[in-house]
Amino acid sequence: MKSAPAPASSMPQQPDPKELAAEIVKALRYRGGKDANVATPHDWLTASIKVVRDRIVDAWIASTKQIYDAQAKRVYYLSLEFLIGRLTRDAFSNLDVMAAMREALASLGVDLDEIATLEPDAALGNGGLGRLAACFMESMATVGVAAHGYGIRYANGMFRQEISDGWQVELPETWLDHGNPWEFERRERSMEVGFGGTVEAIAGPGGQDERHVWRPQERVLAVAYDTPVVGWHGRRVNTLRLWAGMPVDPILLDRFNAGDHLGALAESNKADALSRVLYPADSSAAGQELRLRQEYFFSAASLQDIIQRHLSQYGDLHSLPDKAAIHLNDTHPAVAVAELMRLLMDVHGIDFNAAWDITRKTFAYTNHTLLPEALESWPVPLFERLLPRHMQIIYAINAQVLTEAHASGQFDGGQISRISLIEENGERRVRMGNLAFVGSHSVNGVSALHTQLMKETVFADLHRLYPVRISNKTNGITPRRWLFQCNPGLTALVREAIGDRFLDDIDTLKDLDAFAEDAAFREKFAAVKRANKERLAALTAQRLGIRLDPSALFDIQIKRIHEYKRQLLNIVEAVALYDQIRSHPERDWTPRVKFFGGKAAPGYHNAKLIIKLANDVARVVNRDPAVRGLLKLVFVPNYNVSLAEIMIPAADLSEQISTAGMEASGTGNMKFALNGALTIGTLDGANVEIRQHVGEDNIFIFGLTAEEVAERRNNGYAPRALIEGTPELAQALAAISSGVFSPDDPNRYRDLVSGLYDHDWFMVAADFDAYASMQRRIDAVWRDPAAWHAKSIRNVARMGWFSSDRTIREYANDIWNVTA
Ligand code: 26W
Repeated sequence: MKSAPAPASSMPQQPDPKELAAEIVKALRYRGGKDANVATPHDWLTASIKVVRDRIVDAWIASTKQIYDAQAKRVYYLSLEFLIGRLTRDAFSNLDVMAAMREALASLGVDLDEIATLEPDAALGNGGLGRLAACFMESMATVGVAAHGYGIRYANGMFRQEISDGWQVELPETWLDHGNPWEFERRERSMEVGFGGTVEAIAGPGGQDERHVWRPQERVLAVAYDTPVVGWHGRRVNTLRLWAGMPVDPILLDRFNAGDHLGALAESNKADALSRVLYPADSSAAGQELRLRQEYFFSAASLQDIIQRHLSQYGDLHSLPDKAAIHLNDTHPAVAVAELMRLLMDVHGIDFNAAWDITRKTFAYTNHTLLPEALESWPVPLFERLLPRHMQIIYAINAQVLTEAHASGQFDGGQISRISLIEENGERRVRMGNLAFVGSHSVNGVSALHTQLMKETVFADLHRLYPVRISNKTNGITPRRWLFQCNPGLTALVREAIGDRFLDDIDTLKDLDAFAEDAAFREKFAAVKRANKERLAALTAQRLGIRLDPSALFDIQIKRIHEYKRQLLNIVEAVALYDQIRSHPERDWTPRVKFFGGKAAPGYHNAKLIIKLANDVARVVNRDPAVRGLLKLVFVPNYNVSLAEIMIPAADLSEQISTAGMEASGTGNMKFALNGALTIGTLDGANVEIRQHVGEDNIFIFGLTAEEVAERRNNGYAPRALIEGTPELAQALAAISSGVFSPDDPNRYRDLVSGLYDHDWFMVAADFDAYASMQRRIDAVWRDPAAWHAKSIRNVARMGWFSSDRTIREYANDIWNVTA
């Protein structure tokens, strides 16, 4: 199932730069109300975007019409997060207008690359799950899946991180300050969403068939904002529809005019709050009412939209599963299962069994994490107060599922209680994972290992009840953003070597494999990497005043800060290495720069302390003359998509060192390898499959396996003895906990370190030795540049399989049943 590479003739014609320049000036004047003489760089950017956007609109309308006429099935991707980053370069390059736009702007005295950096990142996501949604949107448009993404248009997306005296400080990011030229507001597409109130049961004729009417106490409007998503070569343009909360106007005005000014304003703020801010926790369920309101708000608005579209074309909801595949990106939109049931039964008069059949055939669900604290569940009293009708429906679904489970005769009482949608131990709670699971015909994990663990752990009982429902769909990344755009130097070099076929068919990157043996090619490859490293060094000099030597090994760990991801293991190893360099100055040390980047959830104490530790260690190590520049640590503030686009192409070594069994997949691991970084990693998430593809000799795998981690935990893991038996580790920990890096507050890290001695839940101590010795082996390989670059080239050549185009084709074939 490969998409045919585009014949040259199917590529859109490059527009004439002269015409484009005229259009830009016209857009500046008539849409921006400005003359070229007084235009600010932002005005130029906005005008340029509008000119390209006009071309997109034509393709967009054509794409929509084509799907309508063909009566094709559509995919609806429901996600509370879309971590898009900047859109301009993506759109220009996918539409093949980059060169022409650059030339047009240059003729007007404007530098495209300069104004492009003015575009703020659309950071409507926390991390992996949100970025995956963005890669999927681009791949769906590329492989020709008709899709709509649905989410929330947060006024404040992910917070901006500043580092002040080594500590993380969170500041609001106001990405909409200059407007958003990519979006179209659709006031006419406003949906009413209710909360609270009561449910009335109305007896049908003869006292039979009661119907339920939900009378919400509060109502808000969800207003649609559409952003076109352009596929490669502009082949398809799909829609990302994000909802903003607004008060239901007339009522407010009535209240205001009646003198209840504060009441009216409070009501208006409540609506506004729904799309005010993204929850910045990526791994623990917030359990806050506003979060549940956000989840219901966007799920309900999206379902109304989907149903209106379906009814206007097909007139009947029984055919919904044939024409719509609704995907739940984790459990955040799982309440949509109950909402669809409600709409089918209460609004459209379909009986429970038929509605349940339609619902299950329509939904599919992806799980992105096994961390127990991340599995969403809502207290029954809260759920009942906010969504009384949905609570009733969930009870009805639960009764049905538990009856099936009993009837199967496979389960004892304990197992039945784990299948239940209601958690009964202690406070009663609604389990959103179980709701998503039973309400879907397909449930998938995001890497082979993760899917296996889903079957064995969280969903073991549901898997037994529905044994064919779970499947694996290993994540992927879009090569357009994560190779072609972020690494133009490497892309040009690959084109020179193997031609252009890989641009359309990424599997043919394999042709590059042979070049690993070619010394002249290796030289050019090294020069590209060097230039990318110089670009990153320039950035750290400019932003942080830290001077780096681009010939050092650039070792990078960028991702959310979390104990399971083990930034601490990396820092502790740096401290041990620091100690070694000082005590053995005569050895031939490989110069290394350890980069860190990532945000900590604002309420996650240890994660914030780990950021401070990285900065404290950096301050001491970077200044110590005894180190002679052989080791440097750099914490790059405000890690985001745009920064990733600069750091990943500059990496020699990619750190993917989570405690085995805890990282569902990882996608940063894929981005690094595709750009030629070698991976040091555990056998976790997609690292397992990356090893299979790049080959054991081209990746550095260390540490306990998921099975070994589980076994150790079960058989009583004793980190203290282990640490005491590992002098290098014990010394590094002693230095940290005694205040060597925090003389201003010697006790700062005492609890963090004693946590390692007492329980070390993430097995830093257990993996330390394996990790540190692997790092020294890496040093040795680095000293043989030909060997290093050959491995690096093989990584690039063998990573094509991790394209999100492949992932999306699998979803299309196996889950959504749509053609791609
Ligand atoms: C309810 C709070 C909450 C919010 C977000 C819990 C959990 C999440 C996400 C599931 C966290 C996340 O982003 N998971 C990541 O998903 C990526 C895409 O599948 C994987 O590559 C990462 O391994 C996984 O951590």
